[in-house]
Amino acid sequence: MSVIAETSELADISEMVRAGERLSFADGVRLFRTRDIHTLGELATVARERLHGKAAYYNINRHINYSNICVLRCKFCSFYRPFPKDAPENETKEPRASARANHDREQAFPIIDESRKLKLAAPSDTYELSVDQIVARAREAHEHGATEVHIVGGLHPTLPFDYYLDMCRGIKTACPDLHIKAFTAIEIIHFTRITKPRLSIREVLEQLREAGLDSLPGGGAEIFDDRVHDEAYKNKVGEKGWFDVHRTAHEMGIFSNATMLYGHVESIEDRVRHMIKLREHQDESLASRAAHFNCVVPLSFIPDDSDLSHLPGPTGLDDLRTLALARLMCDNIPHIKAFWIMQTPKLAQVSLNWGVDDLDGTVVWYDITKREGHGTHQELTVDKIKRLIIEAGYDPTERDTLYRPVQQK
Ligand code: V47
Repeated sequence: MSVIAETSELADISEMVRAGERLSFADGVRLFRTRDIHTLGELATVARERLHGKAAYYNINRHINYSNICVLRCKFCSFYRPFPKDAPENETKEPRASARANHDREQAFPIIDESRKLKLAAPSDTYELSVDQIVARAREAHEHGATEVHIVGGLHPTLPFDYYLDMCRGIKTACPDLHIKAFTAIEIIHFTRITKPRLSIREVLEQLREAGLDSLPGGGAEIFDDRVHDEAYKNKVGEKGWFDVHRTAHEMGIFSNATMLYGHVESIEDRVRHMIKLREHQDESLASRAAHFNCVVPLSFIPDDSDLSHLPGPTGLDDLRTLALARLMCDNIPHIKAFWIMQTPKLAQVSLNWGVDDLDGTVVWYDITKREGHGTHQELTVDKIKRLIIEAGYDPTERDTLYRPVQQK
């Protein structure tokens, strides 16, 4: 035990962490509120290095956000747009497009083939990508070394379930070895509602898997608390629905991730409870199901342009405390990811010494939040990711979605 920890107000918790013992809710709250931030960081590093040594993971991936049209009105979200009233229904082959986002994309990324050129329609900034456009992006990503596409979008009121199946089939036909991590639990429940007759969660997942889906991302969890739910994302599927989807996925052998959106209207206690709920679910999955959570992704709230834009959002120290706490509380979930789009590359780098072992990946395009740069081009090259990791004292380790090492040819 280090001298710092012995004299710290955290001496008892320090002993527990070093002995690999499980922390309680009260321990979590104390850790979060401690003024002894160096011990907090050190303890998170102990837990992180026990699991992963000096490895720090990243992947070459591409995020694809297929549409910003959404039936929900979550207050934290600046991405969604209402369905345009004059829109023709089920126009999936040549969909409307966001003039600004796609113009920026075409300008910044000239290697796109012709099929990616979008028809610009009404002066609205809603967009839907066609299946062909999505497949073209996936193919292009694969040609540039990507091993994963991460696909999510708004809850679209008129796109049929076949659109999502065709998207998966199209990508697998074009790039059979590209891993498809797609659709948050909220989208999966939306699919159960748009199918006629209604499909169950299991049936939706079976059909998607048959079409090529490989795993589920962790989005849509927000904060598992009724007060926070009603205040910030009232009409969204809540805790029960989110866990139903992940439980079913794990029973079926489909791996998934888990997020926590922090820094808005929740309390510190809410964050700790959220982490404990993830830990409890993981205990059950590890004991009795064919798959489990691979990582926890704490997402730092970006207030800009949302209905909660009057809130300040988390500070850097709040980000570090939360990431460290995720490592210490979620002791049975192998990886903690700092998604650099939300935490910024600089803070994500620092967080490698605060419990984090994964930085997500190259990303390239990201529409849901726009903290880095203008428009939606948000990319870290592999060289930049490696530099961040090496400077932090860790070994850059390229991984696939399931955290197996990747050797680029
Ligand atoms: O579900 C929305 C969040 C999520 C904002 O599984 C916001 O590996 C911050 O889930 N500020 C989508 N966050 C992103 C997501 C994700 C990202 C990276 C990796 C993985 C993974 C998952 O983004 C949404 C919502 O919780 N979000 N708006 C915002 N203003």
